[in-house]
Amino acid sequence: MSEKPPSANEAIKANSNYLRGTIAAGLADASTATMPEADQQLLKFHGTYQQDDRDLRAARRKQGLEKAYAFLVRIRVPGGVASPAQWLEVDRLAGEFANGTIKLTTRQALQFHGVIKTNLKHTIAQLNQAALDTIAACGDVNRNVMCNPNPHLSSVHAGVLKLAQGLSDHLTPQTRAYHEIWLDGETIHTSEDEVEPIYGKTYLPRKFKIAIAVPPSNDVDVFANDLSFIAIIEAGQLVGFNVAVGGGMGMSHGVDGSFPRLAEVIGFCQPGQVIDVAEKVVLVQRDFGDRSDRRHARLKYTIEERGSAWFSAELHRYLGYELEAARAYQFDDNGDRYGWFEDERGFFHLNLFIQGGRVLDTPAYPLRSGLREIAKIHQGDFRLTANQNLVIANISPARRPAIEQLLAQYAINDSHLKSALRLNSLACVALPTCGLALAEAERYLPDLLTELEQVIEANGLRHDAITIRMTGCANGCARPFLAEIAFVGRAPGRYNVYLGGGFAGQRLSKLYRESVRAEAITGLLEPLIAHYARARNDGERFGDFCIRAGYVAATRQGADFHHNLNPDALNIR
Ligand code: SRM
Ligand code: SF4
Repeated sequence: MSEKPPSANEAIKANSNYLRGTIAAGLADASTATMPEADQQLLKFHGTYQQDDRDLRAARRKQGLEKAYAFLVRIRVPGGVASPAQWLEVDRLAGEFANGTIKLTTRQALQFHGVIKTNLKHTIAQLNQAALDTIAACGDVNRNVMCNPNPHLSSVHAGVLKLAQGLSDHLTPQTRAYHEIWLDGETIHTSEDEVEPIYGKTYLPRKFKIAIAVPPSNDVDVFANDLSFIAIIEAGQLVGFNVAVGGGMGMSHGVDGSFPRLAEVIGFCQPGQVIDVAEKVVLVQRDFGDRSDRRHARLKYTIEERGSAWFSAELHRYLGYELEAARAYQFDDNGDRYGWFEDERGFFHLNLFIQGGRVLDTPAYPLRSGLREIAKIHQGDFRLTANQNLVIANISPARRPAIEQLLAQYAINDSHLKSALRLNSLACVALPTCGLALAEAERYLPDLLTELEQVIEANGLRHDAITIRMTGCANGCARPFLAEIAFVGRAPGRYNVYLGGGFAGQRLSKLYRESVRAEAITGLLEPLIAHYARARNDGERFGDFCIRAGYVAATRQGADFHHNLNPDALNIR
């Protein structure tokens, strides 16, 4: 796509002998807590990032110590389903090798933080013994495939979960490097007998993300993905999927050429074509994505620049057939539904709100212990949602009382006590582990919500869902540009405030105010919230209102993201 020379990562991948690099030697080097620079890039494909505890940086610098290095380990969970035995193992490893917390991510995966280099291999090996892996959880490959977490709600959901798992398997890298390095598999000294049939030696230009939604719920935020499938259900039957391409969130503050972008629906395919379509979309991006500039290497830029007509034509050429015309569908929201649900078989599912997706014990809220005790007696499974929440799924009527007793003992099932604003909130990890964070997110949003809840209560909006998301930088890990209200870190204690995202994740937001001090946020939003309570139309969502009232313009597509003129504003203040 570009005449410019390939980025440094391209050479690292090409020379890595299918992702081996010198990782094995680096792990064995006891003289340092870090890994060599190039291997740090390769480690991502194996599901782990080198980080350091940023809370400790200044003190350690003063003492002349090196940074407090440790690794993030991301566990891939296609479709977000884990057995109680797997949960117990994750819980044990979190205590033994990580920082004592389990992080539920915005892509239905699990993360450990704080794993030191000498524990990395045991941790990954033991996860694999529990049939959990980390390969391709990160890196320039297809990541964890998301889908609606509850397959027992209907046969359509069950079919979709199978497809998500099938897609994940089909697009998993084939290299034996993972087994060799982490599981003591047999060492392959030459790469001649090894091939990566889909990716090739240099894998993809950048990360690649897939999600499947079952309308009317867009709980997986399909429009933020490189590729997504939207289930089309006619007369109660799954007839196929609309195909959407070119979504993504990440951007750089103030850089016009970088922007979040909504995936565009380009056609429809039969259920039996899904894996083929996914593979060919991956191949088009492999062959045409920008390999010179990693900030410009996602599929969204390939499509934005060449156009979706070009992309469809190329995809059809790779497929050898054409997608059918897209079918009608309707999304109502992109949040989770909380509380107990009974399915058609009489089994129960409990969706719990997990603040910031962080499972840990505090004296006031021993969540991790409570979930551990539940896992010991639970005979169903655990399901992770794309909103960092947890479903205790498939509870038989006979088992429900025992689980309810534990929920009460640990005071875990409390979503009914929370405001709809909090229940629709998301924050990325940010400080202290994320090396890219410019400001707090997970550690600060709960307090900001407590302040905002007073405004919400005063205006009678306790039960009105408004999506609200915070990230520590503009990479968009909690998909802030799809929220009705978003705070995106600019500098310590300062956030850009975005408004006007669609309640179903169908529209991008717009910048409302730049670099607002954290202490000023509640005061900034108070008049808007009061105005909304006073002047909204029946059923009107906050994001829609912000546009109608002229606070921000509607963003139609990615390139339009940075332009904030609203000629349609009704000036109804
Ligand atoms: Fe993310 C980088 C955490 C979902 C866009 N993301 C990172 C890193 C690894 C920082 C780094 O590169 O050093 C963060 C590690 C923080 C930590 O300490 O844990 C990080 N991202 C996360 C998680 C854990 C946030 C969370 O609180 O749940 C999510 C893990 C998902 C998973 O299980 O795979 C997470 N990241 C996302 C999403 C949301 C999604 O995929 O639906 C996005 C926006 C969608 C997209 O990709 O456009 C996202 N993360 C990014 C980006 C920007 C990528 C871009 O091309 O624009 C980066 C930076 C990068 O890749 O260079 C990034
Ligand atoms: Fe880190 Fe930024 Fe992602 Fe938050 S949005 S986890 S600060 S990269």
